[in-house]
Amino acid sequence: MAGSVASGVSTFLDRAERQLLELSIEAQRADWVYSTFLTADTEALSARSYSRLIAATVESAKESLPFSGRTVAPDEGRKLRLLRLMLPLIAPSDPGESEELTRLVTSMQGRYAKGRHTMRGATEPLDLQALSHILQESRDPARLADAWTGWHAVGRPIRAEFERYVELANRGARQLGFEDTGAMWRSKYDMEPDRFALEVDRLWEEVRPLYTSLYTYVRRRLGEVYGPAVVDPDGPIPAHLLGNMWAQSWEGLFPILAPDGSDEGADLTKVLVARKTSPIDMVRTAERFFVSLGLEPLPETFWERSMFLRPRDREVVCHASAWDIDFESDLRIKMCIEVTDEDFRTVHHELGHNYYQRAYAGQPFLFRDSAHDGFHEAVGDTIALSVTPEYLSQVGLADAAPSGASDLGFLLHRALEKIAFLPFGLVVDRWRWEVFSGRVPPSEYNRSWWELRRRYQGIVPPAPRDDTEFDPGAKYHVPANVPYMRYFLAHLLQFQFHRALVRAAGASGPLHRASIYGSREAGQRLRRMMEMGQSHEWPDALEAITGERRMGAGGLLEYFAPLQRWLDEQNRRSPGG
Ligand code: X8Z
Ligand code: ZN
Repeated sequence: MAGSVASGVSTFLDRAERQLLELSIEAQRADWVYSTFLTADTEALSARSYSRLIAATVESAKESLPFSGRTVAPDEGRKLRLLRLMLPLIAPSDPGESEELTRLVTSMQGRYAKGRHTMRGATEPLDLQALSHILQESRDPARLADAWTGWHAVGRPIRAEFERYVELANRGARQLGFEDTGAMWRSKYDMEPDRFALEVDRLWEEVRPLYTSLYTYVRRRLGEVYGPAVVDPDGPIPAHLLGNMWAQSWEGLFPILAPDGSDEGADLTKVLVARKTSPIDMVRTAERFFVSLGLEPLPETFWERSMFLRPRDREVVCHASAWDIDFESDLRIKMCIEVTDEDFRTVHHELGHNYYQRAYAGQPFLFRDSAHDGFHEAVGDTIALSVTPEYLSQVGLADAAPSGASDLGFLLHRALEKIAFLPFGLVVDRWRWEVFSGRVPPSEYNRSWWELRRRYQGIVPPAPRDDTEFDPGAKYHVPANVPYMRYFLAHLLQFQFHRALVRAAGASGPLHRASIYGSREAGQRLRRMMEMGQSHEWPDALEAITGERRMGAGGLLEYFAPLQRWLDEQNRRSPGG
């Protein structure tokens, strides 16, 4: 009888949500302590509480089976579907295997966080941040290759653990009816998993010409710096020359690529350092941006409990993240902030997560997440797009609003960050999808990684890699089991959001110059979307903020249109590489 099914399902969901909330809070607390203090004990405690959360999730998902196919209220139907998609990791039901799997993930993450490399001729081991500085600043190919190869050695010991993790995680996902863990990850987008893969291809095709224009320009200019023996004018670009450990963002190259006449005042790092800005000042400034949109200041506990700096006396996970420990108001970020332009933007990125989390705290537990994970990654970046030269001068972080003459420099800088990222954003999970499906066996892990990197990004390693290397393990999200396609989506969505919010704010002029700073109208739109959490399918949330129901590259292409024209002109003038 419909009535008893309906009341049965709501009782079931109430209980499941209560229990999962409680276990999630426990798991987050344990993970926070682990990530900010890596020891054998915190690792064991974190793994154990995560394993308990997974077990309860699997149990609830199984108990929910009798309700599927019955007529239930739409909200309840959605919750039943979300239940088995809540976690990015599902373990086999055997408790021993479950704890083995969560131990593997915490251990891989710890190995990554503790990675160090001593440069040739030096004595001090360097961490990822220090090695990243070398990649960004040095123009000596041998030194660059040393830093690159040294860091990538972190992958090797992760490899065996990763292999076993794939096996166990797949066994877990299959228990819940998914083909494998990759299929489970692709099922989170309110469409069939296979359709999602096609959707991603469609989006990539929209932006590929712009990537090609940028790539062609960068390769020629790098050729001028390093010569044809290092940069083949018609071949792939060696990854260690691109200014970033993963060649995922090329902004480190800006100083050698800057077009003539571009304005030095655009160098925010210099301004921040010259003004003796502290890491916490950077966070306060970012908070003020959100407040200018009509959102509340962060709670006092945020300032008390966040980790803003790398501690001297213990190992931590430095990769930036935002937390919502109690799914309500215990918001925090964990970051090893450096006073740079890049970290200033990352701070906005992280606060975007926190503001989203707080906005959906009023939803039932199973809806306390973003419309899809790309939305979560896009919010803070959307705000950072409004950190324009005009905005910076308005808040006293730049001397004067620059003239239009520096626009190309500004846009090139942004493109080196955002456009260079796109194929990388795609490759990480194209690779993992193949690995989880078994189409790429362990013996081909590294080879297939480089095939994809070459095909999409057009890059190669500094020297041939042998089969014992595990280069995907040298990228945080792989050992940490964080799905990555979200960042590809976010890189398009943020421009879609930006365009819509700029219009709501009534700003005029080109998109790359517009800022929503101080706009209550833009703030209201953003808030309306964020408050929905995951309660509706994502096209509804997209519509709430943009009026559109499809993801697309229109905003991004409009933003970069002047640069694309300029790049194509440069590439026409100096063809052949
Ligand atoms: O991991 C992050 C954030 C935390 S969610 C700092 N990002 C990706 C990365 O660093 O690889 C932001 C951009 C892409
Ligand atoms: Zn993020």
